[in-house]
Amino acid sequence: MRKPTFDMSIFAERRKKVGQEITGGALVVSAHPEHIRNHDVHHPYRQDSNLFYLTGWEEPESILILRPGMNPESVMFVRRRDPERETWDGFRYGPEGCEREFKIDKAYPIDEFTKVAPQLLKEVDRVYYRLYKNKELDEQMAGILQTVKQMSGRTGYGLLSIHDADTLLGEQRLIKSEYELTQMREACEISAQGHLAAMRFTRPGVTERQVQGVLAHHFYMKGSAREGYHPIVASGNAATTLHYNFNDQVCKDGDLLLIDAGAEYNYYTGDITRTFPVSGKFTDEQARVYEAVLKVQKAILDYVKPGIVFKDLHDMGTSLLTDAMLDLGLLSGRKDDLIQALAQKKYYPHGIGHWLGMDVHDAGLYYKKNEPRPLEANMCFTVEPGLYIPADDSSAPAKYRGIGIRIEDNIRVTSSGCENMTSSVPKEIADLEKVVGKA
Ligand SMILES: [Mn+2]
Repeated sequence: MRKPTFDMSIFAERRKKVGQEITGGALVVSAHPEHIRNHDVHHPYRQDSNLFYLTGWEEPESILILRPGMNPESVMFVRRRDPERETWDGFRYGPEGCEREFKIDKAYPIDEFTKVAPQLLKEVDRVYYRLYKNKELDEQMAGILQTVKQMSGRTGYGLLSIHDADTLLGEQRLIKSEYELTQMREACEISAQGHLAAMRFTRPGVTERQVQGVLAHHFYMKGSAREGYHPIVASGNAATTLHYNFNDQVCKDGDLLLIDAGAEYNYYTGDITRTFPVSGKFTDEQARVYEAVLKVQKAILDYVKPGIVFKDLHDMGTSLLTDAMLDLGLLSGRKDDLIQALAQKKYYPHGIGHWLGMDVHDAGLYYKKNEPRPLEANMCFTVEPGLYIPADDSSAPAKYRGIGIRIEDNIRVTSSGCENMTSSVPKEIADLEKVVGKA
């Protein structure tokens, strides 16, 4: 018999907290759709972050209905036990196991969802649900809402209104609890140590795939359940392609290697990028571009504190990186005119960072009612400025062509500034040169 590995009080606490936000309503959250099987080969399944966040439940084909203040309050629909399927696909808790081990008030087989759900929703005044995540369920929900309307007879009421569940849960997930911060720090530390191992391993002649393997090996050895996302291991000019993930080249002497990789730990993920020379020694040109990006990253980290708005960090990144582009001779003209014309996007086409948590691009609003939102303590996000100068960019000084650099750390807003949760992986040139290739 399997046992859940998580403390169920964590999830009960979260359900209680979200319940306080939606009194009178109900929240419906479904499992992540199962991955399509390719010639009967299974791909690893990861639960939808919102469903896991509220239940700790990891099986596909499951739905939670939460009705704060009503009885039963937490209801789940899950796969029936099935000895034959279980010998192929593994253990299932079934409705009974769900109630007993996951402390859910009432659980039904998933095939009873459309029959039971109208009974549960007829007492509520609105429904929180995310449309367009699962088309089949959207159709079932439409039918359920219609049934609920019919059950109320000729009262004249229309369908229950639907509010967006992801916005609701995103706001709660954005501010991390102490428990979550413990998981985040561990995910960040495993990620950092993996990057260190990859740095030590790198030397001319290793392949990007081997470096990817070193990262993954380290993540799994340290208790990571999976990689947070497909890693980017990009040497030379490939680093100027933002989402390069072929990872199939040989790392050459004289090239830089950009690694963007993070480990997932207990459903929380790190997201670190480092760039360093394959040979262990920066050329003067590489060092100049690198120092420019590093200076920007540090300035932004220094600026972070509660009360400033996330958009300011974006604007600051744009402004400082445009200064760097002017300095390096990548652009010429007046800074304000260049930014007005978005000229800086040629070498810095992305934003300064994103919320980080259970998802690498985590839930939560960046703007509230069209106003950029102020930072609060225990928000976590990435700070990741970069400069990317393609090899075939004939307008850039020749000496900088083919250089792509990004430096990304994971931070938490504290009461007066920020905590860098990924500081154990070096980023100073002198420190990198001491580590790279020193297996
Ligand atoms: Mn990132």
